Amino acid sequence: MSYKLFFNFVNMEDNMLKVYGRKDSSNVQKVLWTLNEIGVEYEQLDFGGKYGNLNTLDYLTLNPNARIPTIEEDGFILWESNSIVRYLASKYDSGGIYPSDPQICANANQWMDWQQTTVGQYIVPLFLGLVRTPYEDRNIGVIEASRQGMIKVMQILDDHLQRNIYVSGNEFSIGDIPLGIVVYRWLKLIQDRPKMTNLETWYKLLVKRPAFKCNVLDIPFK
Ligand SMILES: N[C@@H](CCC(=O)N[C@@H](CS)C(=O)NCC(=O)O)C(=O)O
Repeated sequence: MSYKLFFNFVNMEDNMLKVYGRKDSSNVQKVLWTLNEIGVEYEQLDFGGKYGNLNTLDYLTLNPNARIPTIEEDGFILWESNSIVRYLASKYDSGGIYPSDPQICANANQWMDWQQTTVGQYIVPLFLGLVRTPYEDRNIGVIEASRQGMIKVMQILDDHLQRNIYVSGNEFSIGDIPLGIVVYRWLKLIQDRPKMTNLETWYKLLVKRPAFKCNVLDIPFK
């Protein structure tokens, strides 16, 4: 480990918020997008993927799952991307992208959990199959089942967005962040899909956000 990284692990007096995780991870992108939306300064550290360093004792002390992202803020450590998004938004932008109305907030949380537990089971194998697996090694059956699964769940989101401008209602919120990243990957990976007008209208609103552009659209897939 370089001196700089080691320094980051041990220097608890440095209270600049640190984000451990490479920029091309979808789960890290949720955190970076949120931080840019709420205007909080941070230091991003390349961990995971080709950078490795997840199974070191130092990193496992921060995150025993050996996964990214992890954040560290003045000695406070947190992992799980959606929990990090909620923490940052509630601390720095309560009443903004963290809705103050309990029901609107609960709705945003519902769609965030749905992204992790339901949509994730289709988009992850689709992404791994099409982006990370050489053509000759691809499992076409898994890829096709994931594409079909994605169509089913994207239709649920499309239907919801017929009655809502954003995921949790009239305003952009934390609820849009995890799903925005998934939909970016879905639209980019799969051309053969049914038209979903409401989903595309919502997605065009996201594309106009500078924080989405620089943390998601501008970062190549890997
Ligand atoms: N549920 C976790 C999943 C974290 C996760 O699986 N992260 C992936 C990157 S998207 C990872 O750490 N992969 C290993 C690597 O990048 O080396 C979260 O949302 O934070």
